[in-house]
Amino acid sequence: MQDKILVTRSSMPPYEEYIEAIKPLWETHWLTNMGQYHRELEERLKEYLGVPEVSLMVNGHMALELAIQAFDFPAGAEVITTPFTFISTTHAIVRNRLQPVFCDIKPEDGTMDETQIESLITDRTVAIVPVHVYGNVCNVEKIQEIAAKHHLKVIYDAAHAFGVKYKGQGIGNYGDVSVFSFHATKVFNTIEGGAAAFSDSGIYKKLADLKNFGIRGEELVTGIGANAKMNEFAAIMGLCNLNHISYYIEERKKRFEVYESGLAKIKGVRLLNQEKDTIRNYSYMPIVVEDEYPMSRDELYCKLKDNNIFARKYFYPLTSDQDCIRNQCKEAELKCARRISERVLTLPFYPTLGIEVINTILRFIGNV
Ligand code: T4K
Repeated sequence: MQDKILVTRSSMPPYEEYIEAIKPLWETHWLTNMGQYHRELEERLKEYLGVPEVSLMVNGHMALELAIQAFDFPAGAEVITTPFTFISTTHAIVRNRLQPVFCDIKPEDGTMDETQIESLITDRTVAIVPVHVYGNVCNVEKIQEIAAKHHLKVIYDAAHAFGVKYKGQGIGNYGDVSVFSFHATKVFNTIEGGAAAFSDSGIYKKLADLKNFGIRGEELVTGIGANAKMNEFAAIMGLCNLNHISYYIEERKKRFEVYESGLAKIKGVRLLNQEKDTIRNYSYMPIVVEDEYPMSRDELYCKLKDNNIFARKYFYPLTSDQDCIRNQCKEAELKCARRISERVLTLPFYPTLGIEVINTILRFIGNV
């Protein structure tokens, strides 16, 4: 039996590079509170993501929670969102005392079904929070059109979409704010971390207050805030990982292509990835186990697990089906989301995953 193969494995820069980079911290003893490396990483990310403004945060979740909070929506207002996501997206809405209104998704890429958004808008709707799930780009044009028509804010959960470009533009340029996760499991990581990207410099000031207790000076606090600052060790990990990001994505692409051509020969499974007009980041390897496949998704999951291959059911169950959410939201049909969620499996996928391991995984999936 082979060693455990997990769904992902953190990308890390060479040990010496990181150790060398953190040495100055033993001189300065400046470890957090928007230090030199925090500022440097914000600048480098603006350039890499091709966005006007970046505000770094302690993690992707707090970036999303505070980005929503920055708009001061009235408590109880409705936010249209997707249930086919990591629980963070929904928690960020609920923790802002807003009501999630779940919109169905599209079967081809798992993003929000934009044709259903307008039917969910009421006079209490204030925002749309779509997710570029697996780095698949939402229909940003249509969502913008709907938002403009109904005077809604759009806050993208772009946790999976670091470095994705759509029609030549960094994905962070769409919507009022886009939020990235730099968690250890992501294409680009700062160990834990995240960022909000946007163009309005007023949002930068607002987030600066929200992530640092509203402190404006030694004796001045202008508002209620949290502590969501990224520390200097994390920022330095980000600066080092950024030096290798093209390599990480290139290695992911090679592995994606091996999976893609292998899976194309297996009846009953299909990719849940999207090509159209995008430069991708190859962040996840989601497949849909359709009814023609001889086993259910759960049987395939167990078969792989029995062979030490730990695929994950990202994203099952739907966030709307968790007990802590169900009684906070309106009942919705969510036919497609439910169908995909019951059939999706994300396969092991990371830049150092052996090609021979991928071929073994493909054999397990193919020889049912
Ligand atoms: N929005 C969306 C759409 C998201 O997917 C996420 C996070 C967020 C918002 C919130 O962003 P953050 O606040 O997390 O920055 C993982 C990640 O923890 C989470 O960041 C991610 N989405 C989610 C999809 O996956 P778990 O509970 O599945 O992680 P865990 O601990 O089971 O790890 C999965 C695999 O990753 C392990 O089997 C091995 C590998 N791993 C894990 C860790 C912790 C590593 O290689 N290194 C590590 O340090 O949530």
